[in-house]
Amino acid sequence: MKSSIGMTVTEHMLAKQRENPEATGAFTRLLSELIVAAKIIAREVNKAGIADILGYAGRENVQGEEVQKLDEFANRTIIERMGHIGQLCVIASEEDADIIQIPPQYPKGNYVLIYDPLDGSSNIDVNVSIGTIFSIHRKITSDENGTLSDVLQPGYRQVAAGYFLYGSSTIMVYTTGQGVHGFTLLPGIGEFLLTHENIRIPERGTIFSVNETYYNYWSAEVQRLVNYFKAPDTKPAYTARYVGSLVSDFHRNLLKGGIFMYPADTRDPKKPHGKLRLMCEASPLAFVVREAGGYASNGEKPILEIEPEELHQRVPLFIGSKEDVELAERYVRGEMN
Ligand code: AHM
Ligand code: MG
Repeated sequence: MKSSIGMTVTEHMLAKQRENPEATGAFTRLLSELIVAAKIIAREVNKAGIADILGYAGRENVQGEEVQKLDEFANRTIIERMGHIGQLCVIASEEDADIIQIPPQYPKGNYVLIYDPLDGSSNIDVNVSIGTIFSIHRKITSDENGTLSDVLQPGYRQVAAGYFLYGSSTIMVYTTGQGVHGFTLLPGIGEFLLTHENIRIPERGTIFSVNETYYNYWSAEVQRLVNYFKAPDTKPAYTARYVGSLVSDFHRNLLKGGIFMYPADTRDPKKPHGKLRLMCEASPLAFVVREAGGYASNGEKPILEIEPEELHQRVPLFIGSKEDVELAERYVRGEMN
């Protein structure tokens, strides 16, 4: 639909809302406020190179990783903007150990927001693209205040998911299960305009994205998979691309085709897992990629079917073009020896 190119994200959301006779506008209101938060974060990310905000805040987050000031700013911005709008019952952030309740003075709604405020934040001080990832569920308990059970839902129950990529342009990509759509923030007017309507990921790609430093810590099956991608006789030939910022690596592969992998580290024999978090990283991107015709797996089963056990659960991740991820699953299962 070429005529809709240039449509603002608000017009686009309202058009989708009109297609659904049961929609009340609550969801559009929620996403609109998230977009405002992302614009504020984008402005700070853009000026990070010159502002005092750049640098380490000098404490560790619940994952034991160093937190940078911009992460805190992004996290605070989202909590403050989203807490009062009346559409949410509970919030969960990668940066907070526990779920975040809506302050008692504000009305509560029926949605749950889970997010990573600034993914890839170790790239901030070298001007490499970073992003915000979000996942939205409907409340499932009868408690007015949302509970951990409302947050710990499997990915297939998401009602929306997406990300903001703070790159050479700021881009928003989202899905509500009716296609994946991308919008680019036009500096000066401050609007997200539709630039990527109905994104479809190629069935098979030629890009593989993985941090090979960990080769010796992967299972023999994963090592064989990566050997396959690198073998001189593999056709079509693959090429390696790895930014080290999940949103950037994912977005490139979504548009060009290919596979991003963060396999399990077998050094922990009790529970080998990857680095990436199920709730705020793997699951929302798995929903986006599925709606674009791709696939995401932990090597054994679809990411969207994993029943979460804890808020900050980590999972191995294989995500991207359907055929590439299915091939990865066959390797991980040991069917390609
Ligand atoms: P973060 O959420 O703390 O920024 O960590 C997640 C990031 C991802 O963006 C990226 O894919 C991954 O960590 C890179 O990890 P590594 O440096 O081990 O390759
Ligand atoms: Mg992060």
